[in-house]
Amino acid sequence: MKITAAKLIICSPDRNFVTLRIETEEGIYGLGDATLNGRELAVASYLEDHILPCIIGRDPFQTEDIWQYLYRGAYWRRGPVTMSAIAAVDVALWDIKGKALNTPVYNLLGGQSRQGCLVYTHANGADIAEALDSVRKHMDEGYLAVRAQAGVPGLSSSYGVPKAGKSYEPAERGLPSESLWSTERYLNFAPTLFEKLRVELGPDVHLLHDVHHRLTPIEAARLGKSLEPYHLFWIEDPCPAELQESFKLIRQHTTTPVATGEVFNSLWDSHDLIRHQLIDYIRMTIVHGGGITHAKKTADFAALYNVRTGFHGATDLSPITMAAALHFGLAIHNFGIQEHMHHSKLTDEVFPHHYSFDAGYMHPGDAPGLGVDIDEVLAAKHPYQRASLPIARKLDGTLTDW
Ligand code: KDG
Ligand code: MG
Repeated sequence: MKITAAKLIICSPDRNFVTLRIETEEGIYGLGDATLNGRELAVASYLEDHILPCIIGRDPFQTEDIWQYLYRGAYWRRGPVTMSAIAAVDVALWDIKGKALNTPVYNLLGGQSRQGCLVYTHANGADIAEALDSVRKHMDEGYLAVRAQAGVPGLSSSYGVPKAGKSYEPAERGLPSESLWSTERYLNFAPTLFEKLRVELGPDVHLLHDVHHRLTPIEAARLGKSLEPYHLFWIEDPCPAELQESFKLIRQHTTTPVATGEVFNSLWDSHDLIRHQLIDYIRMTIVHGGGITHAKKTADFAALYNVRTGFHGATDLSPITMAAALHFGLAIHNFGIQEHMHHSKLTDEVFPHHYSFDAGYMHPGDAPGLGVDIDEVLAAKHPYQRASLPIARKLDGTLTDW
């Protein structure tokens, strides 16, 4: 089998997506997601200018060799742009393999290890009462696990909480907007949110919370300790993770489980976190972490240390990544949970797919390959528009982590 052509489809059905389509001489094609939120065109250029010319003529079954060629062959290693570009190729090739063998990708990764993937979705509200209603609404829809975020009193906007009248999206058209942050107000507020949720909702629902890299390690330790009575499924990204040792301090103080890694792009970003058992869930997902080939190595390494997967699944990851993550999660042994933030109706129309939700679990479907397609005619009606992630400043104006 030979790769004969490869092209990019850059579109914006409510938000931006970069999609790679790889074709073969047999007429089978595969799709890969290359979306890096707010930096979409950098990955598109990396693919167009540097990668695509090198893959024409290669055998799409050689996922390992092509991965090594793109990773080692570039000399320059890692980084979100490189690893998202490699991921797009890798995922498209797994899609081709599945279609060529007439089997869903999960069968190529070990087969079905569970009946479905436990997923969590997002609840939010301007205050505790609204957040409670939002969690209840998702529980009524069948979710068994819900991430809860609420507006911090005294701050005009808070991470994870939509601006009035809009649904929450982690990127906005145009240049970055600015928001204000106060660690002191947040740390006083967060336990009151989860106290209320537990009192009202009982012990069974899995509650999760995203700190979005905003605390120092000792502040994160205080947060984890203060949330222990409400037994969260996890706190996510409690502090920035460039310094992997930071998490030792958190671990010394709290038994609240910790998840991190949505901004990671290689196993090496979490190597120490995993081998010292400083985290419970690894969030690096397929599109930003070098594709299925590298995610498998990362998950297998994590399994040795009792770390499970909890992959990123916000709307900036296209339905192709969602499908890939569900095939992956269905097959591997140390799957933990999968994030599921609904795409808009228009996005779902541009990317028709076979995955489905039922009673708290998702299944990738049994179509050959990934089971996702792209409607290129509809995609062309929604061209790319510049969008950016916001930035955050402390009350005194100092730039901080968003
Ligand atoms: O692109 C950034 C978003 O995907 C991110 O802010 C969402 O933190 C996020 C999450 O956990 O879904
Ligand atoms: Mg997050």
